[in-house]
Amino acid sequence: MPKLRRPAGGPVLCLMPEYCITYFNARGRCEAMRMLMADQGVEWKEEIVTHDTWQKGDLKRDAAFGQIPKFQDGNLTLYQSNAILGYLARNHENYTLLVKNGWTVGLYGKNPLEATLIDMVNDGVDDLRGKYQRLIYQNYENGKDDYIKALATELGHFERLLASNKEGQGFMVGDEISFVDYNLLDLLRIHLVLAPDCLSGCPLLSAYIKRLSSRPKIEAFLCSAAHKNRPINGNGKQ
Ligand code: GTS
Repeated sequence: MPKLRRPAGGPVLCLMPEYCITYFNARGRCEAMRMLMADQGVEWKEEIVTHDTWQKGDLKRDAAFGQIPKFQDGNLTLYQSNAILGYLARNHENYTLLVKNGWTVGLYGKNPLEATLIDMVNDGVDDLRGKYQRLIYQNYENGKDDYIKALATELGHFERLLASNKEGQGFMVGDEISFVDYNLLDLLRIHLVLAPDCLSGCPLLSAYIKRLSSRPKIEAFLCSAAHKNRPINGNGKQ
């Protein structure tokens, strides 16, 4: 049964979620949702899937598309990392604004236009994440140099998009953080590990990473042993 909780400083009672991530021992496609939950002050459980467990085939057979992450909220089971991010975004409101201004602002924009722009940027994040995953899992040794050469163009798209919202001083879309900010933050951080100079031509994105990473709950998450000890990718390449 979900438990009732009262968000810190807020008058609103809501259900304490019972979240659980089932995934390999990697940041992979789950670190953005972990960052979102940490920043929103929500707890979750982790079920780590070992190679041997995966090879048994039960989890794969039960998965909607034969792959993980799997995400559970009580009796609800979801697959597809972007759908999970969207679910969390709709579930978690910005309580500070809710309490201050009396209206609800979620992590999915404050109107349909913002929600569409968030989807657009998130599709771009997913496109680059797909290329990154193919490099890491299929072509690391032969493809790394060309991949890094193409990064200035790839990351330039995000630099321009950020510049187009509040002159790049805030978030990717609108006035408040949204789920795509967590997804992009994770994508940028893993690229800085792959190619430490990759943001040298992107001053706004560099400041954006610092700004988001210094939000107290994100900072605590990034400093946690759970995050630091979790490999970026399942095959040890980064
Ligand atoms: N579109 C899916 C999502 O975003 O959740 C892709 C999920 C996916 O590719 N999962 C991989 C998997 O289950 C693991 S990882 O790429 O996220 O590391 N691989 C095992 C398999 O048998 O396909």
